[in-house]
Amino acid sequence: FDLTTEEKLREHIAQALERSRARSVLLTDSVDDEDLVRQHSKLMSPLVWDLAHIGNQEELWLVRDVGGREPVRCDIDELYDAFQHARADRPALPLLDPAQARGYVREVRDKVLDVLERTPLEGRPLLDNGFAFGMIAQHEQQHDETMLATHQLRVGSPVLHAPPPPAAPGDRLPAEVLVPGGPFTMGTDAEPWALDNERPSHQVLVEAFHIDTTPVSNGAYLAFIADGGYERPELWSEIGWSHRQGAGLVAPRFWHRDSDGGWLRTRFGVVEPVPVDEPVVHVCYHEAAAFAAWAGKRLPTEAEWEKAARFDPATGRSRRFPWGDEDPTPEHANLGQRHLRPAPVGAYPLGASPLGVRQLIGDVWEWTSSDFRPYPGFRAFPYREYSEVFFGGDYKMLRGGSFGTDEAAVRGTFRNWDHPIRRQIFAGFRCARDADPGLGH
Ligand code: AVJ
Ligand code: FE
Repeated sequence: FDLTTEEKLREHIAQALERSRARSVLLTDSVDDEDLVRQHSKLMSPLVWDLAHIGNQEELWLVRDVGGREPVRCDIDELYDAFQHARADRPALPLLDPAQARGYVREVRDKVLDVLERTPLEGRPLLDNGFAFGMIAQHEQQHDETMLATHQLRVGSPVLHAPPPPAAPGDRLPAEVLVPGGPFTMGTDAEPWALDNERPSHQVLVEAFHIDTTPVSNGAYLAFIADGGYERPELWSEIGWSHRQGAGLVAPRFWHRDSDGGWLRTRFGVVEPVPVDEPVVHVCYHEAAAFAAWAGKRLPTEAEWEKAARFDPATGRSRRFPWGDEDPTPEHANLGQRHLRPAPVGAYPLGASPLGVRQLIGDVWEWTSSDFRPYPGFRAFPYREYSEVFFGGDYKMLRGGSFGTDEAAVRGTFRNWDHPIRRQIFAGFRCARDADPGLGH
């Protein structure tokens, strides 16, 4: 984005903050107070916790640290510290009630807008390029996506509404493309609001590989189910199979059989036939890996995914996004909860990478086979609890964002992670495979 003047940067920050707040308000005003304080799943916080946590992080970083102001509330930090209480225990805490939480986030935001006007956006790493403000806008958007997942878990009639995403153009696409082997630049030093785990940029040697041009569709996933994919242990890793058995997995989360044996799904309270041309979503890592094995392929590594998304073979440069360096527009990718579902596979031709890979950004998060590790030269910034404490844990990396991810919270370098058994997130996948030896160099 435009960093040429501090005025333009301030305007960009104000817009990002306003967009995230409008979304938080939509997600919390669309249900009644009883739904706000209820736990819709043990995996999630009550929505009213996310709301006040958003305000509390904003207070800690922007009111107190950046602004040097007095606390708005110094008595609630502990309640909204994600490391103090597991999600399952949060409903029992003496939380702010919905009216108090709304008042709190408003009061914090009013102070923050004043801080934004008066603070020079330089002179401290936390302030350079407005980083602290960008971090907080991203944080709110990350929780908005989490709240959207809570909405998906909520039982009841639909409260969220949005127009459908664009259709796929229907042009002929190869199933996969060859990404040439050789070094590419992974991660970033230049992206102004990149988080610590995306830094620093570094050269990675990636052997030639093939990658699917689109995410795996529900239609392809149905073929895997019909071919006994969930009954064949040889397709699953050992822990994947024991999880499949223990959790009784037979299909993606939110799918159920209709009376004729066909598949329906529930999507934000709407029950509908599973659309065959849409990317599969709400599968865990183990299901994705089993499908890939069934297809004679594998999941891409994180480095492969990023090379497919950013590498420009014509220049050897890594781009910010598959389509180039411009910020996403609605023509490039399905982001920001503009639509309440992924677009059909093959959509967004203008968002394709130079090699013709589509929908790398938006639609569904994509599972990769990589664990969460720091890049060489990683430095925790500005706090260890964003990334560092998760390194080496039981996580798999996800890339690219979903229809529920805002543009402030995703880019070609953005790294997300979750436990390999999680399915409530908006995650699907695409497959990759090794190239024949000697190809592509
Ligand atoms: C990076 C999406 C895994 O939601 O747990 C929010 C982001 N960190 N508050 C999460 C985050 C602190 C994080 N993820
Ligand atoms: Fe948080």
